[in-house]
Amino acid sequence: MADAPLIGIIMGSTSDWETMRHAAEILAELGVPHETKVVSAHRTPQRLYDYATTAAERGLKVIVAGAGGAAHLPGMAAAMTHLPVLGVPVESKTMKGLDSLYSIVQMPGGIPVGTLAIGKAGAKNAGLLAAAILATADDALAERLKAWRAAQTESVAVDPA
Ligand code: RP5
Repeated sequence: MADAPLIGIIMGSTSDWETMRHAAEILAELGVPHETKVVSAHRTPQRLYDYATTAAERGLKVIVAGAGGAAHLPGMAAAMTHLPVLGVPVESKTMKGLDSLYSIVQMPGGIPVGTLAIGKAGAKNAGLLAAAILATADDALAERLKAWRAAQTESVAVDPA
């Protein structure tokens, strides 16, 4: 049986997968059990309620939530769980993700969402940050994360061309 997921990656639409898959890929590289689900704050509110209110008891430790436009998903998830929620603003067609960013980042005091960059970099970093949070209580994962970072450093060319 596969290990129970520790990170939940949720997104507002299947159209967000092209962005959010970068969070999933980094967690797979680091060997972190995770799950991926489409959960829309607007189109499937009951699914969001069920997901967020049962996340902790199902064993999840961190939620990564990506959405675009009027991106209420990370904030609404954070409102219904004490787990850390990392928000990824998905790039929108009309406003290039600025609408998503502002929707996610401007939480009222009391319900935090750790907001990442717009798009692919934000999704990748959300995966890395979720892994880093887990690594504070998992020495083997901390070693894998350090090795991943060292390999990245090693791969950076000195010559630009
Ligand atoms: C949001 O609306 C989703 O997170 C997505 O980024 C955006 C557009 O969704 P689709 O119309 O492509 O399903 O809820």
